[in-house]
Amino acid sequence: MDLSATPMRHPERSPLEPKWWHTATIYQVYPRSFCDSNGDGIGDIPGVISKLDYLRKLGIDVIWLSPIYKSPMDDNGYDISDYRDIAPEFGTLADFDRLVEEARKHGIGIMLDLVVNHTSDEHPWFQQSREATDNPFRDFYIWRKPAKDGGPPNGLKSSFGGPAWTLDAETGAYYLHMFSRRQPDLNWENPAVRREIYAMMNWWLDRGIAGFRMDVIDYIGKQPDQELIKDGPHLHDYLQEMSAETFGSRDILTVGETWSATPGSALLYSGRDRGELSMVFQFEHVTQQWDEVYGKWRPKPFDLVGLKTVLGKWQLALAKDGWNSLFWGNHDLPRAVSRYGDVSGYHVQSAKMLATVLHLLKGTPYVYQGEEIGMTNMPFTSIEQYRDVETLNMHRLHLDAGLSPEDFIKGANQSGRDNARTPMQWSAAPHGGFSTGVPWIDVNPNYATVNAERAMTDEQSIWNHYRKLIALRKTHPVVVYGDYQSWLDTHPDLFVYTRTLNKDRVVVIANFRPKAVTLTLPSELQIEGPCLICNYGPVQRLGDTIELRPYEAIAILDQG
Ligand code: TEU
Ligand code: CA
Repeated sequence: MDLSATPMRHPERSPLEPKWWHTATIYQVYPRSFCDSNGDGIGDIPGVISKLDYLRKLGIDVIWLSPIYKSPMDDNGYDISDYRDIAPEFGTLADFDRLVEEARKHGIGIMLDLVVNHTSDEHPWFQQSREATDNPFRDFYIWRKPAKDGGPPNGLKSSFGGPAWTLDAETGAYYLHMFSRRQPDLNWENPAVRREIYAMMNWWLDRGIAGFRMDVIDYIGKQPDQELIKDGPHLHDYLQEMSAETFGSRDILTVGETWSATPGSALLYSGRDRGELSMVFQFEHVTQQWDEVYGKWRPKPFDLVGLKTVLGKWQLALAKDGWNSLFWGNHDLPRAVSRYGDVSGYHVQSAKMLATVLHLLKGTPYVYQGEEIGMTNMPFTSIEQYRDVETLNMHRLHLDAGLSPEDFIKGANQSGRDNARTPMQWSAAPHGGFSTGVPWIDVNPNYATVNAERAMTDEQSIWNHYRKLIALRKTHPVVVYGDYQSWLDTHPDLFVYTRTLNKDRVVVIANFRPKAVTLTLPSELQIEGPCLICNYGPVQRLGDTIELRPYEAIAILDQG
């Protein structure tokens, strides 16, 4: 493929063709923390298989499986040492094939996590690469001579703290790692690297997977010498080449993890005539809540107007082309209900409200494991309880810079990635029914009340609310394809929007506060109709004045 060619832009956009993933709901499994089948304290693939009935009942269509490949687990599998094998603690290739097959019988597809910005330092490519400057694998990675003073070639910083360059004694050169030093960045400018990756992708596609989630895919076009990492000049050429060489001819779902995405770049990634991805994860609604200087380690007070502005902007920007992915949480983010809801006073109501607001937007919703039962952040009390490489690195750096250990724990309890990584709470049995052994990370002490077994038997549970929302996407085209419009943009407490398709209109009104809020409704929103979903009793009529109870969320369908 000629990478110098400008991507072809069709003068007329093709009409929106319905895709199976438009009506799908995706469920993210973080395998290490989902279900342990053999009592070694680590979740595994047979554990996932044992929960397929549970996931089928919830109604999801696809499992996004965080990495299960062979790995020294410096970053819980986001550091791969063999792309074509399974980590022994998770199972075997035969277990994986069985998962694909059993999931298929449950009507569920398996989406793999494609981590190709970097590998593990234990990958044989890197082992070769570091050996000698003339090794054939040398250019699989990014090596540079030291600066004149012997220090790193430039000022690039790793996401996990400290310089992004590490000196390797073997050849006296620095290699680039945008994450931990055990995650060297691959050199995508090398066509041999791209060929290897595409061959690997086809090898997995041939096993019958339903898609790829692409880890930090906005980094692969990097120009390290210019200190340019995200959105490099050839990023979209590479993605078009990747699509043409691998999944382009197959009906799968591809979603890029792109922290840098803007509405403009999202149209490049997911525009329907671009030949790239189905959709991307954008993170503006996440970073918008962070401090300008200290980032997530010092979150701002929750800003609802800001959140509405960002989500609304994305709804409109991708209204005619591209496609949104919708999520509150993942394995890198704190628990949504702890961040945006109220776990002490209104746990159930606020979790249902958040789910309603997200799932009735236009796009494909992603549920992060445990979100559907309202799992909360973890009250860790000491640094010894944390496992995440990012948190442990940051702990060292922040304490060296003078932060007190107590203040660090406070920040990490709000924002650290381990909040999302505590074991899935299946029941009130020891360790939440996750394992019969000692889990690799502590279980949240609230498992006695917050657990799946209990949630499934309670008609009013958060779990049943998710189940209903997921089902709405299958029965109501207006939820899938309706046009989005926002109302009362500057209202400090309420999120109000409508979705419209032909004669159908859904009005969504959600209270983000632990207090009652009275609202005078614009006449256009004063409607009557069946209640689609509500988190207090059903509401079927909206008069000129309504009172929303704490965290109340109402969705009414007006059929013209
Ligand atoms: O995350 C990319 C990423 O940028 C996050 O690590 C982010 O910097 C951090 O969570 C927020 O401060 C992806 C994966 O989702 C993450 O789990 C991996 O650690 C990372 O890439 C490296 O593969
Ligand atoms: Ca296990």
